[in-house]
Amino acid sequence: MPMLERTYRASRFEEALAQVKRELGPDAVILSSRQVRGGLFGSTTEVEITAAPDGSVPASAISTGRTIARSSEPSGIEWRLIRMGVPVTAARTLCTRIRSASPREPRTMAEVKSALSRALREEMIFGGAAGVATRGRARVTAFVGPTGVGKTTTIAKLAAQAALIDRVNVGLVCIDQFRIGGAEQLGQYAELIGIPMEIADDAESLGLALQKLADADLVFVDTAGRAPRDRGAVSAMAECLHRAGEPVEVHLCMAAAMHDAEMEAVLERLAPLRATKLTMTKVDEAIRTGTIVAAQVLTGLPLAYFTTGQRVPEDIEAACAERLASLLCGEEVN
Ligand SMILES: Nc1nc2c(ncn2[C@@H]2O[C@H](COP(=O)(O)OP(=O)(O)O)[C@@H](O)[C@H]2O)c(=O)[nH]1
Ligand SMILES: [Mg+2]
Repeated sequence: MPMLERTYRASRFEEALAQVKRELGPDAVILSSRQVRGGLFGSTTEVEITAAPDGSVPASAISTGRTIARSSEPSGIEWRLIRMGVPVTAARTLCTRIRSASPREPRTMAEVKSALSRALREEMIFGGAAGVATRGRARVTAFVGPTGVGKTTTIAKLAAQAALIDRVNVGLVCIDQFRIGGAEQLGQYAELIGIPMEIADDAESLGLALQKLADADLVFVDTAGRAPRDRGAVSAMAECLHRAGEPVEVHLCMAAAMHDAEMEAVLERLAPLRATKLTMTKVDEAIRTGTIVAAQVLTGLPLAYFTTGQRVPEDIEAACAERLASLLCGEEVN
């Protein structure tokens, strides 16, 4: 029997699931669930569930790891995760881990949180926060990502903490490829914190800027872009970051409220920058924090930071499994 998969959309997960059960029966197999743009102009958020009737899903779909959760299955934690935007396969994997750690399903919220946190620690990669305490890491860290995602603010938070709390020598560089005045905001932070800032527009000028900042133990590099779809600009940025005469560690920034398709597009477009760490910004704005798991699965990069608001320098933390577990359990960010 061919696999008869169909997609259902609604504004809430429960409504989409009800449609699935109504049309495909109570034992329908959920193949995936994701957040999409809905409405005539893509202005609203909808949940899309792809499902197939029981019996129409070939064994190959199961063996290749293509999802599999039944609409009738009441496993509380698994549904909670899927509803939170965790990809169905990841939710299944996490639940398998939880079950193998303890035969009894966790009941209280505290039990769920601690079981989930252990499973996340085993399944996902955390770490990679920049800092002198983390030996062996690059001195220079650049933040890349779409315009408005929070790169400059993230750098201001990290720079302020390092300079004012840890008392480390910090320097800033802004790569302003088009000389569009993109360094102004970072310059204001540099002045407030009392640290030097240099501006660069290509590999050579970045190399010179890094030489000028030779005394700094940590250098944060901001990237100001204006043409997100301009592939030439992305490869020029890559050239700049990779040929600066010193290793530059590249953090990709994604906002926790981004949709799957947006994350995929950003990842594809910025692939030449060869990011090695992932920072999730605006976690405070995300309604479905499972997107953080989706982003980690999609990129395969270690999660370095969560940013949780606009306050500089308070609203940033090193990403960890405990915090992600409590976010997935619906706890407030602040
Ligand atoms: N709610 C929230 N807003 C943030 C966060 N990080 C940055 N912002 C805001 O997002 C906007 C764009 O930030 P900016 O750092 O200029 O983004 P950039 O274009 O990537 O450099 C600013 O209004 C910031 O205050 C965050 O973690 N949470
Ligand atoms: Mg900026």
